[in-house]
Amino acid sequence: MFRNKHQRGGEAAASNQNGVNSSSPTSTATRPPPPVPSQTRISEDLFAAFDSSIEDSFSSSSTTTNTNPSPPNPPRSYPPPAGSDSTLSSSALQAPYERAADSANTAADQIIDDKKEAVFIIGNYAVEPLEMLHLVDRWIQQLLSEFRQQRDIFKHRLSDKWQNEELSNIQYDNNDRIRKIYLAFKQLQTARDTILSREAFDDLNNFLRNAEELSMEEMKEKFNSLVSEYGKILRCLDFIDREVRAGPTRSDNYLSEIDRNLSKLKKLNSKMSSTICIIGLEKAGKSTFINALLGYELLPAASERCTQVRTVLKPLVEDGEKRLYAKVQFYDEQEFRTFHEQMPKKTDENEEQLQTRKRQVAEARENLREKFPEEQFFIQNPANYDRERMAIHQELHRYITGELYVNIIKEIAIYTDRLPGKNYELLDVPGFDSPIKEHRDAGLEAIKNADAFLFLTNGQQPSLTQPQIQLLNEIRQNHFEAMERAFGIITKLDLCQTSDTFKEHYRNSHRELIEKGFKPEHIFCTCSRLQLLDPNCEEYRVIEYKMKNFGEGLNDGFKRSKDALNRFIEFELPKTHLKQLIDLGRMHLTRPVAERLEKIKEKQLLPVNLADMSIDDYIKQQKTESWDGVYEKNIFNPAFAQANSWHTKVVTKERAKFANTVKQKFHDSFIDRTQSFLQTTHPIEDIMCEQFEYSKLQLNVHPTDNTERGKLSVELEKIVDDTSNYLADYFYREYICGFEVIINNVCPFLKDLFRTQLTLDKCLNETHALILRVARPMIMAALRYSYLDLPVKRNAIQDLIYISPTAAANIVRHKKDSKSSLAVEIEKQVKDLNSRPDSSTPVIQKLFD
Ligand SMILES: Nc1nc2c(ncn2[C@@H]2O[C@H](COP(=O)(O)OP(=O)(O)OP(=O)(O)O)[C@@H](O)[C@H]2O)c(=O)[nH]1
Ligand SMILES: [Mg+2]
Repeated sequence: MFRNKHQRGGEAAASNQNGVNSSSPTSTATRPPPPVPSQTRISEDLFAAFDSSIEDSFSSSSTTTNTNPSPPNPPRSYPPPAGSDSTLSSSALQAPYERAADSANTAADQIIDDKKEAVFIIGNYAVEPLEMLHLVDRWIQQLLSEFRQQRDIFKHRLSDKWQNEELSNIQYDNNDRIRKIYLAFKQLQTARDTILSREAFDDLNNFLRNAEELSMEEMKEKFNSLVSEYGKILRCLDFIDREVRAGPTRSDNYLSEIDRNLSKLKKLNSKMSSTICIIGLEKAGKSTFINALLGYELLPAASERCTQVRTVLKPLVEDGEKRLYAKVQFYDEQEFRTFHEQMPKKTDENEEQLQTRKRQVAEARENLREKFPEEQFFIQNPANYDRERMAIHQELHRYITGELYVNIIKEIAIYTDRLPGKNYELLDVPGFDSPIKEHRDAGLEAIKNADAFLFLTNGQQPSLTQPQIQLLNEIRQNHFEAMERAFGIITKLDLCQTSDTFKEHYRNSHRELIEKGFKPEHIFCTCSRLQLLDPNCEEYRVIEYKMKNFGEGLNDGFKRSKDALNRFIEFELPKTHLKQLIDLGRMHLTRPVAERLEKIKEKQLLPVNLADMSIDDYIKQQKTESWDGVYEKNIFNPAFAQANSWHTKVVTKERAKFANTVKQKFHDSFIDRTQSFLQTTHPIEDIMCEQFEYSKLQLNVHPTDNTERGKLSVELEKIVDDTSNYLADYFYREYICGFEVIINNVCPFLKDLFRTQLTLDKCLNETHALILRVARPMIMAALRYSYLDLPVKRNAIQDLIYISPTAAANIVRHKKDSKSSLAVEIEKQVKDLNSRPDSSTPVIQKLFD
């Protein structure tokens, strides 16, 4: 019954009010929904909507409650309440009831308007961004000071990492350097006392003297280990020189010279095959000697000048089905052009003849062009082996003896299975007294690179000729160790007619060879021609006779020279390598090692107290001593500086951004949370009916209105609490956690090095206190008290002016052109401040000017 009655009353009130003031709907049923808050920025529409609705409600309420005691609406007729227990007649109840119902509905509308206004002013002004900035600023300062206070704790926690060299962005250079110098020093000291000591060299030399062919493996081992030790010493010397920086270039050159020799020896010792070079004057019998070694006439040997092209005999290599027999390598275009342009004139040649010869050479090359870059000869059909071999011989002889080919063919390589010894090749070069300059140069070059050389001298000649002496001198000057690998071969002594002439020539040649540095055990008198002759021929018999009768030297000279050569390659040569290595160490390493050890002391490259402790202990001690400085310089100061500058950035450089963000975040979040708060209605009339029953409805609405507003204030304060927590949570994450991340990123060695004592709870409380200090008076002034209770409301407004004058001024400023009664009331009270002056009055009045 009451519900029906009330509903009808509500509808009637709504229709009447609509008739009177269309812009001020007072019924909750027809009231437009509250404006939807913008999520991203404070909407202009929102201001507009609030402006009009608050204006309207203030003017309507003030009319209703204050200025006009009679209801503004035309009289409404209310049907008598059905089923009422009242003893009064319905007409007697009608008028007071109508007044009470109107007043209740107006109060309900007023609550809705006040809610909107309260939400608007809290959303916009409850958060003072600069206050928030000060709050955050204070927090960051607290963090900075915590970080500073914990400086020593962090240092302590990181010191182990420092000792273990785990601080990845710090350089440990100094210790590394000392460690390296120390290691080099120790290594040099050990080398000086062991492998570079006099005893060690004596031992090695003894070993060499007594070494048997069986000790070849041991010799190889000694060689290799010595090479690697010398290499290490060289690296230490070089390192020390660089550290001392004393090294004038001379010392560098000196070391690199040793290094070069070392690599040369290493290369020589690891060579798979050795090269034996046969040198001597023209017609000394070089090619004949080689043929004798092979046991048949492979190379051309003749009484006139014969070998023109460098020829090398190599062990046979099987190449699939084909037996590779010979390879002729031609000079390339560039090489040929150089030779051809510089072709020297022969002693008996005029310019014209030279030009003709040059032309002939060019033509000969042109004819061979299709065979470039090399021509190969091999047995194509093994069934015709002998015939094909003869043909190849002829062809090769043509090349070897053809003077035209000197500048065309670089080398002729002949592969044969008749080489007498293992792993060596024989090199036949033209006589070095040849009028062709290229021949002389080739001779010298060949000796330089050969493992051994056989110097053939014609024993028939009375003494060594000038070119022979010059060549030998040159060899000895350029290669001090060359005579170790030189063999002297005296040839053609079988041509002597008598035993006496033989003996005389032999003695002379032998003496001259000894004088030139040949070792006596490396000198032989040979008759290689005999090896190639048919034992039935006359010449063989004559030579054999002479050999038997002329003396021991000649008899088995060739065989002995061949055996000596084999032995030299297999056994003596590795020995000479080791010998040279030993000499290199003794003559070139001992002194520099002693010098560098002195230098380390003299320049104090190593600390004195290193003598009393191990390098590890020393470095540990060093590190402990340097840790304070390192920590300050590399860890604490950079971390602090970075945190500090971040702080400055937040509170100074990005102050405006901070203010906008904070304001926007609070506004959006608060408006979001108040949606359902704004949508609820307040049926004061119904509440009064339920509480006091119809008959007593003529009572004042004011107590019910106040109770309702009380509940709403509590509800709104709760929403402010929630929003404040949301904002505080944002501050915590952004600034407190952000600070920790910055610090811990600067010291990535311990990810959780810094943890602040400023808790989320503390942040929540402090933010909350600041926001509520402003928001609570706002709720009181705007929503808590009805305009029916004007004195109390005025007190609340005055509190707002005193507690949050800026917010009050803002409300007035936004309402400047409107008749908002809250704004009007605030302004009025600000004017009244004059009557009761206190210290804050002038400040407040200034704000409102
Ligand atoms: N009786 C005798 N004749 C020899 C001996 N060695 C070489 N001949 C001869 O001396 C001549 C020249 O010998 P080669 O072997 O061609 O001399 P070469 O040193 O190679 O000469 P080039 O290549 O022109 O420098 C040939 O006729 C050989 O037969 C020897 O020991 N006794
Ligand atoms: Mg020859």
